[in-house]
Amino acid sequence: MLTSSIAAIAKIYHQPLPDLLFEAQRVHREHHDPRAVQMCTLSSIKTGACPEDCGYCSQSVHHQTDLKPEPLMDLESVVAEAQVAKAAGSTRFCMGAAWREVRDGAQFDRVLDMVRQVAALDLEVCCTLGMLKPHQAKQLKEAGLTAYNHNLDTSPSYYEKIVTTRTYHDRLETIRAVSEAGISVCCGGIVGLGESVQDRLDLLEALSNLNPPPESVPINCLVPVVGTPLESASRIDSIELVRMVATTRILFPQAMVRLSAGRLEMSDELQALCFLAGANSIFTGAVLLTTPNPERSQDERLLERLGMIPKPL
Ligand code: SAM
Ligand code: DTB
Ligand code: SF4
Repeated sequence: MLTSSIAAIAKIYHQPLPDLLFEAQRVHREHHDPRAVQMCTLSSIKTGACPEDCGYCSQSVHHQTDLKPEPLMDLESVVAEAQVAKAAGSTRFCMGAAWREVRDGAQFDRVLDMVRQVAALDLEVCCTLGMLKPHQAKQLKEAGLTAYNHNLDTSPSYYEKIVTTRTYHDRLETIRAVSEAGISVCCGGIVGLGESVQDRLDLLEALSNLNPPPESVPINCLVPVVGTPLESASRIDSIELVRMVATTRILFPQAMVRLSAGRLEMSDELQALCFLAGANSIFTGAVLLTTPNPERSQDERLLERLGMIPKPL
C-alpha cells in the first residue's frame, strides 16, 4: 500500500488483534518466507561526542552519560568485524557514526573504503552517518553501499520535543538524496519516547509518503540510557508494539521490518508475536551501537525453538 491516509492506517492499527495479525500474516506470507529472519550486525565506527541533542541517545554531547567517545575506527578493524559477523551468520553489516553530518575529507574517504571492503565480502552494507548531501550519497553508491539508515523516529509534531538541533525537513532532505542516488532507504522509528498512539500512526503515515517506500523499516523500542532526558520514560505496552509491527508489515509489504533496539527487555513470547506480526530481521550480537542486546547464542536458541531460520543472502 502506497501513500496511505491516516484514517486508513488507524483502521488497520485498531482492528481486533486476531484480524490484524491475520492480515499481517497474509501480507507477510505473500512476500516473504515466514520462517526466515535476517541477521544483521551493527558496528559503531565512530562513537559519542555527537553535536545533535536527540533525547534518547547515549552519544549526544548534550547529555551526561557514561559513554566513552571513540574516534573513527581504522579500516582493518572494521573489515575484521565484518568478517566475524559474516562467519556468525549475518548477511548485513551496518556501520554507524555519531556525526551530525558527513564532511568531505579523509574521514569520509575512509568510510568509503570501509564500504568497498565490506561489500567485497558479499554482505549487504548499510551506513548511518547523519545528514548527507547528494554528491556524498552518490559516492557511497559508487563504493557499493546497499542501504542508508536515516530514521524519521516519530511523528512530525512530536519530533521537536525529542530533537531540537535539526528538523523533520532536514531528515527528509537526506532521505531524498539517498533515494536519488539509487541507494535503498532504511527508515523507521523509535517507540517508547512518551509519544501517543496518534504519534505512531503519524510516523507510519510520514513513512508511507516516502517515494519510493523504504526497503527496510526498523522499529526500535527505547533503551533508556542513564543521563539522557528519557532515562525514566515508561515502556511501550507489549500489545501496542505488536500492533505497530503488524501495521508496519501491512503498509510496507515488501520491506524488511526490523525488530531493532530494545529486544533485551522483551520476552521470547513477545519477540515471537512480533515475528508473527511480520518482523523479519533482528540485530544480533551482545551490543547494538552502545547499548546491550541479547547474546547471539540466545537468539539462535529462540529461532530454533520457533522452528525459524536465519535468512540466507
Ligand atoms: N546518528 C545517526 C542519525 O542521525 O541518524 C544514526 C545513529 S542512531 C543510533 C540510529 C537510530 O537508532 C535512531 O534514529 C533511533 O531510532 C535509534 N536509537 C538511538 N538511540 C536509541 C536508544 N537509546 N534506544 C532505542 N533506539 C535508539
Ligand atoms: C536503527 O534504527 N537501529 C539501529 C540502527 N538503526 C543503526 C541502532 C540502534 C541503536 C540503539 C542504541 C545504541 O545502541 O546506542
Ligand atoms: Fe547523534 Fe545519531 Fe545519537 Fe542523534 S541519534 S545524538 S544524531 S548519534
